[in-house]
Amino acid sequence: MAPLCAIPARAIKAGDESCCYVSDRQNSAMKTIYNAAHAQHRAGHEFFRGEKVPAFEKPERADWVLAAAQKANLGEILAPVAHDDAAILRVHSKAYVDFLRGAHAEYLSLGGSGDAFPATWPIRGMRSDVEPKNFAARMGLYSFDAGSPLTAGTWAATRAGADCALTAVDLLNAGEQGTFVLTRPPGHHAGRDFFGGYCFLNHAAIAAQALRDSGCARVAILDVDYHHGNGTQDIFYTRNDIFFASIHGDPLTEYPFYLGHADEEGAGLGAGFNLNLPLAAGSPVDEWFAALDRALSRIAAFKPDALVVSLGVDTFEGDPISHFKLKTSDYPGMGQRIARLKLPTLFAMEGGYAVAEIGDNVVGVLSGYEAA
Ligand code: Q9C
Ligand code: ZN
Repeated sequence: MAPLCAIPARAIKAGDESCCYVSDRQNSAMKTIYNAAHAQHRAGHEFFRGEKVPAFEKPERADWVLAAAQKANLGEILAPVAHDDAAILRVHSKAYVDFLRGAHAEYLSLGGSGDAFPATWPIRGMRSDVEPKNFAARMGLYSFDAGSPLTAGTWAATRAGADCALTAVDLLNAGEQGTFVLTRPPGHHAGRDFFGGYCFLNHAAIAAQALRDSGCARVAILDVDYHHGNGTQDIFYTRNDIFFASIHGDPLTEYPFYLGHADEEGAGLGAGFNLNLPLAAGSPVDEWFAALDRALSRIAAFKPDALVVSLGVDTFEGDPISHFKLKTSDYPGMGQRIARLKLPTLFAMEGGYAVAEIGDNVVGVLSGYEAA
C-alpha cells in the first residue's frame, strides 16, 4: 500500500531489534505499540464519594489488554521509538508540559509525600492568565478535577505513551492500515493545558495532529469511551481540519459533566466539525450502535485521510464507574463498522475499568476491525 498521505515513509529506528519497517510492507496483522513504562504510573488511591478507594486506573489494566492481545495472536507487539517534544507541543502548551514534567519532583521537594492532588482552581471570575509561583496553585491552574493522582511516575508513563502514539503514526505513514497504541494513563480528558479524568497528555490528539503534520489534509477522531473526550474537543474545537465525534454518557449526569452536550458543534472555522452524541446512562446497546452509525456517516462525509479512535471500553456492562450495557460479544461489531470507513486507523487506549474482560473487549474491537 502507498504511504498514507503522499509523504515519503521515514525509516523507523526500531525500539525492538526484531522489527524493521519498509514503506511497502503490508501485513494484515495489527501492530501494537506497547508502553512498558505505563507501570510507573501507579496511584496509591483516588477519592470516591469522599472516601479514599483503590485507584480504578491501575497498571493491571494494561497487563490484561496485553495478555488478551497475545492470546488472540493479534499481531506484533513493538516498543515505541523515542520522539522529541515537538509533536507534543503542537497540542499542549509549553507551560503545561514544563509544569507536568517537573511537578512531582517539585511536590516532593516541598515536603509532599505520595501522590499529588490539586485542591483549588481558578473558576469563573478568577485569573488563569497569570501562572502563580505557589505549587498548589499551579496544580489547580493546570487541572480540572481532584480525581487524577499525579504520581512519581506519571510523567514517564504518559510521555512514553506519546512516543507510542507517534510511533504508530510513523507506522501508518509507512503503509500499515491499522495500529494499536496500548498505553496508560489514558489521554482524552487532557486538554491543551490541563489534566483530569486520569489523563495527562492527550495521546489521541497528539497522534491526530502528527498525522496532519505528516501530510494528511483531514483527520477524524472517533471517541467511543464512555466519557466525553472533553480534552480532545477543547484542543480542536475551532479547527476544520480535524473532525471530532464522541459517543458518551450524557454530561447532565455523567463525568466530565461540563462539556459534551449535543449543541457543541464547533466554533469559528471549526463550526460544524464537532459532533457530540450523548446518550442517557443506562441506554440500550442498539441505541449505542445507532449513535455509532451516525458518527461514522458524518466522518465518511468529512472525507478524512486517516482516523484516530479513542478506544475506551468503559461502555462494558460490567464497568464499575460507567452505565452503558455493551457485552463482550458486542465489541467485534464495533471494530467491523469502523473498518467500513476503509481508513488508515490508529486506535489509542483510553478508559475501561472492570476486570480482565477489558482485555477481551479491546481485542474484540481490534480483531473485528482486522476481520472486516
Ligand atoms: N471515582 C476515562 O475513562 N472519576 N476517565 C469518576 C469515580 C473520573 C474516567 C468517578 C472518571 C474519569 C479516561
Ligand atoms: Zn472513560
